[in-house]
Amino acid sequence: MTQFPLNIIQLDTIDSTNNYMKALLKSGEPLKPYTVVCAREQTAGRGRQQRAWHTEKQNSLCMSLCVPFEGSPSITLLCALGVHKALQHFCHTPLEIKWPNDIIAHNRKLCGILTEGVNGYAVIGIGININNKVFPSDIAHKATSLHLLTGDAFSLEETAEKVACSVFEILEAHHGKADESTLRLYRNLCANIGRKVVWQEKSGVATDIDPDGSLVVSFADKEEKISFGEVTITDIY
Ligand code: BT5
Repeated sequence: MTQFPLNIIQLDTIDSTNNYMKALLKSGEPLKPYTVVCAREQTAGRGRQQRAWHTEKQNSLCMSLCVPFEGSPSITLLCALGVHKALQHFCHTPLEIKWPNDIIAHNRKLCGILTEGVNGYAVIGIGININNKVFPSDIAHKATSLHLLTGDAFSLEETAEKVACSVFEILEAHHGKADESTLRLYRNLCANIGRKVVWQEKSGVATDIDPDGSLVVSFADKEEKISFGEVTITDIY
C-alpha cells in the first residue's frame, strides 16, 4: 500500500470530525495535502439523514479526510473499497460492503461512512468499531468490532493511518470515480446483490451496481436505479 505523507490533526474531544473538517474548509485557510482529522471522543457523531453514530473513547475510530470533489457520486463506492481493503488486512472474516458504503462482517456493521460536500471538496467521515466489546442495546444486534471479530486489540493510530492511506490511494488512482475494474471489485464484495431488499416499503431483488454508483433493484413491476435512501437487506439489519 502506498504511504502518503499524512497530516494528522489529532483532537481529544469534538462534536463531529466531519463538522471540524467542514469548518476548516470553510475558513479558507489552505489545508495541507492529505489532512486527516481524528478524534479520541466524538460527542455528536452523525450518520446519514442526521442519524446518530455511536462511538466510545479509546475503542472507536472517528476520522475525516477530504479530497477535491470531481463530481461523481460513485466516489462513495471508492471510499468503501478503500476502507474495506485496509480493514480486511486486520481480520480473516470475509468483510462485505452493504450498499452504498457500510462495511459489514457476519451481517453486522463494522464501519459506516458519511460523505458530505463543501466548497468543492468531498468530506469523507469514517467511523469504525475497533476495540469495542459491547454496544448500546439499540445497535447491539447489528454492530460488530474488529476486536469482536478477531479477539485482538488494535492501535487506533495505526488503523487510522492504514485506512486513510488506502482511501487516498484508491481515490487518486481512479480520480474519484468508479471505473469498470473498481465496479467489478465492488460488485464482488457487495452484500446486497442477489438478495431480497426493501426500499421505500417496496420489496425487490438487488441485481447490479450501475456505473454511476446506484443500486439496481428488480421490483415486481419494473427495474429501478436507486441512488438515495435506505435500502435494507431483508434478513439483516
Ligand atoms: C453511517 O450512517 O453509517 C455513517 C457513519 C459515519 C460516522 C463517521 S465518524 C467520523 C465522522 N464524523 C461524523 O459525525 N460522522 C462520521 P448511516 O448509514 O445513516 O447509519 C447510521 C445507523 O447505524 C444508526 O442509525 C444506527 O442504527 C447504526 N449505528 C450507529 N452507531 C453504530 C456503530 N458504532 N456501529 C454500528 N452501527 C451503528
